[in-house]
Amino acid sequence: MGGSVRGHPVLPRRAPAPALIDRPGAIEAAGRLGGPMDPSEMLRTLETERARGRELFAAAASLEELEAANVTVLGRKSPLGAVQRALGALAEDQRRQLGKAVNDVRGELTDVQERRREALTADAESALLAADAVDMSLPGRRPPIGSLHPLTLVEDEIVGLFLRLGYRVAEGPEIEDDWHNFQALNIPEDHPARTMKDSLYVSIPGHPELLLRTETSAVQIRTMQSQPPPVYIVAPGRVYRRETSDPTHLAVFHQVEALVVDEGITFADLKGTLEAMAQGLFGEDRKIRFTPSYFPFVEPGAQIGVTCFRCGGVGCQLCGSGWIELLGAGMVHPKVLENCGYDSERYTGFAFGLGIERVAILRYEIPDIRLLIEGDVRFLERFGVA
Ligand code: FA5
Repeated sequence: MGGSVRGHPVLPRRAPAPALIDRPGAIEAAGRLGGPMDPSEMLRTLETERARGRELFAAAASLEELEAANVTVLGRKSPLGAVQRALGALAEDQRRQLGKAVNDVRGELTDVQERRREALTADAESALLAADAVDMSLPGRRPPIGSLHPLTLVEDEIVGLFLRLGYRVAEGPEIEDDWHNFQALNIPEDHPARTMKDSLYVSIPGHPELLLRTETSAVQIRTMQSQPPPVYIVAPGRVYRRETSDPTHLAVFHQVEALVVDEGITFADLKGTLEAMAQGLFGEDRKIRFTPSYFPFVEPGAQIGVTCFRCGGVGCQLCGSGWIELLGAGMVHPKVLENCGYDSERYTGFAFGLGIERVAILRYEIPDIRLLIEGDVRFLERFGVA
């Protein structure tokens, strides 16, 4: 009776007893009774092993178990291996027939094992991927990116306020010459601002009388020299003075200079502009006061103070008088206009220079101006820096 198992031709289960065994003694102890194997027993063993192999490979739950099943079913010491070794003792005809049957069973089981290996490998990979999985829907961790320094925030705010009023931004060098920093600004030779006490001179061979600018007012001169009226500019920048620092003073600080020159500009324009600026920066509650003051490049001149945030105007250790001085201002002196070639009969103007650090301490209620430049992270964290 012939048949086939999954397309593999097999010999009849009950094959006739072998007629010829060339070398019976060569068949090893693989028979059921431990003696030589006859062909029918070999066929039974093949069928048993086919079924057992399929079962073992299907039951392997991991690649390691599959490898163990491989050794048990297809290894050298397996019953299949014994049948294979026994082939050598058979007559040629039977050897060919049984050899084919052995190859079929081995081929079939190798295929079964391979498919199981593929399935287990895929499972192992998916398990690995699942264990390694990244949840793409989780929000990412943002590294701290810092923020603008409070002085930059204040400067941007002041400049932005004036840009919205139609002013433009002007700039000048931090190292100035005597003419722009003093003479053109109507600061006579004997003015205290010229003494070594206030100014920091720079020694560059071939360039006498250079100094670190003491105020941004020199930008007024550079602007008027470079364009005809009307002028509406703001000039932010760093300035240097020979000063000892204290809670409201630094030796290196920042100012914003403003200059307006046009026909018919009056002190009322200056006052209105400054009030609008103070309200924009500090809100309507803070009071500002105008005090007459002297600056050689304006006439009349004034100083503008804002009520101290700490004492509310009563007077304390921080402010002394209850007021924190914010800026100097005035109507541009006719001599300054003429120094720059402007017709002082036709044009008038106002100018002011305010300290950016002073605005910052008033805005953020900072008890000591030096905190702004010390780089202390605990202080800067308040502004999102660090
Ligand atoms: C001037 O510098 C004038 N150039 C201002 C000016 C411009 C007047 C145009 C008229 C027309 P003063 O030295 O007062 O003025 O300084 C102006 C402002 O800078 C002060 O009101 C204050 O806010 C700030 N300031 C002055 N000295 C210091 C300092 N050591 N540290 C921090 N801020 C200062």
